[in-house]
Amino acid sequence: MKLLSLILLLAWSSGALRAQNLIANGDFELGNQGFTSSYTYSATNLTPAQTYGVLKLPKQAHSLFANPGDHTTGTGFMMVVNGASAPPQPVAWTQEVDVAPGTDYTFSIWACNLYGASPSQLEMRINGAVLPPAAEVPIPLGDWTNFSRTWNSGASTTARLEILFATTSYTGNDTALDDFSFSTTDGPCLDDTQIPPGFDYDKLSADVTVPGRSNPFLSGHPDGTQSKGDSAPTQSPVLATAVTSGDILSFSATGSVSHGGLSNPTIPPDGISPGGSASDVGIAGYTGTNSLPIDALVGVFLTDAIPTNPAPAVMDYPEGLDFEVLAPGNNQIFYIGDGLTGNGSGTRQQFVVPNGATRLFLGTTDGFGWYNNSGAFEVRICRLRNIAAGSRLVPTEIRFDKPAYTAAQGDPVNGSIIIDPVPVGGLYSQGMIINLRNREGTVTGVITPVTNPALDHHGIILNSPADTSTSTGVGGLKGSGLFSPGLPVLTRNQLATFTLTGLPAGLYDLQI
Ligand SMILES: [Ca+2]
Ligand SMILES: [Ca+2]
Ligand SMILES: [Ca+2]
Repeated sequence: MKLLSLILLLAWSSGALRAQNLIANGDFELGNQGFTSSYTYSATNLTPAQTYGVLKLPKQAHSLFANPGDHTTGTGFMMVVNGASAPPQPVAWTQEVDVAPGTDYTFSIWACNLYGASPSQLEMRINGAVLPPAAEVPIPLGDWTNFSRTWNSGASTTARLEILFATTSYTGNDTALDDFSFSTTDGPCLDDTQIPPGFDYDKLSADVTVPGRSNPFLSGHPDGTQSKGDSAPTQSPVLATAVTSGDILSFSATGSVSHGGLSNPTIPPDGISPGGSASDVGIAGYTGTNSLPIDALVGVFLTDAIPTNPAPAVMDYPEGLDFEVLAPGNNQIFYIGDGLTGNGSGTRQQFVVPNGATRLFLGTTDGFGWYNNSGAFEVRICRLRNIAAGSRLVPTEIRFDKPAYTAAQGDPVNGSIIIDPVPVGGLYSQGMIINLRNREGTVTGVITPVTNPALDHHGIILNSPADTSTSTGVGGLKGSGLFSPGLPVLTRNQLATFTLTGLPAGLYDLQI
């Protein structure tokens, strides 16, 4: 039932996605807030150089200024600036915003002259670099002109936006500014319509090229490490991006590779006939019933630590490779393929970043000897994002209703998983992994979750019945809670109840 409700939820279209203005108070309608300035603020006297106000009527602060209406509505607020007259030019307006790496943005402002002696010349800067050309604001006075500059974030995750004057003329540089905007021009990372209402994807990194020779067993290993006929760093996989536990990722992969080194490889990211490769150098392989197609795109999540033996259990796929949601453990090679449930079509698959993970490596599948492989995959890595919140939404807390549970021999243990609180508005996105451990060592047991239908989430999906990647973890469930907008705000939110059965007497820790 839970899987069915997941599919129904995924089938709702999110509709058109709009580019969001990342600048706060860009229209100045909230007054003198949301930005900083190295100029002196005054609402009544802008006669001295290097002063500014946020005003509806420029003339109220300088009798010689023109008096246009603002750009937003004609009757709203604008930033009115008397430019500085001595170098170095101070920053008239600045604001820092978060950006996605490898993404194109457009920085746009509106400006008009307020005094005719010398037309204003403005510089638009991001992270200290001028976006040419200088913005020469034309006469006549009060005519609003748009200046728009594009910028690629490269490796940056923040952008410090700045407006400065390019000249130091005393009689001039008197300017009104309004309707600043800064938004992506790329559109969403993935424009899939098969995601829940209220969500889209943002880009986690620049697109990544994954050569066919990328041996995933060498993930996180220092130079000189040997595995299966290969060695680091020549056949090392690609360190694709930093990751955050609990995030939900999706992938889009194209291209082709060949494990035999064909000069014109034709195998797409979903791979072909199954093949196995055993666990090695602390990384779980893909063997037996959990063999994977060869020449497929795979990933490995790692903590900051170098992998060491013993490797965790081999990743299993109880729902097959067309899973909706997969929750790998650290140090487990997991199947990605083209990122869709089918080969070239289907639903975008979701991957929950495991607890403690900080890094994602990408490689390909082969049995042995990646050194002679050819071709490459092009991979886009995106993160499911809550549109209304403007960014990835971090939950306040997910926890159990008790710090530990006591089991008597043969008796079931009942408990609850709590979200406390659900953020106002009920918008919520979170992946989770729940591991059952006892304090003595290996036990057998079953954890049976019952999700709370009032919370309208995707459900907890049991896609790995036993997570042995955490050494003493014996039971465990892994899954993704993805919540729709409009949930009631509850003070005590029971995400799920569960029952533990088949446990020897003892004290049990549960970990999320
Ligand atoms: Ca305005
Ligand atoms: Ca090979
Ligand atoms: Ca696929």
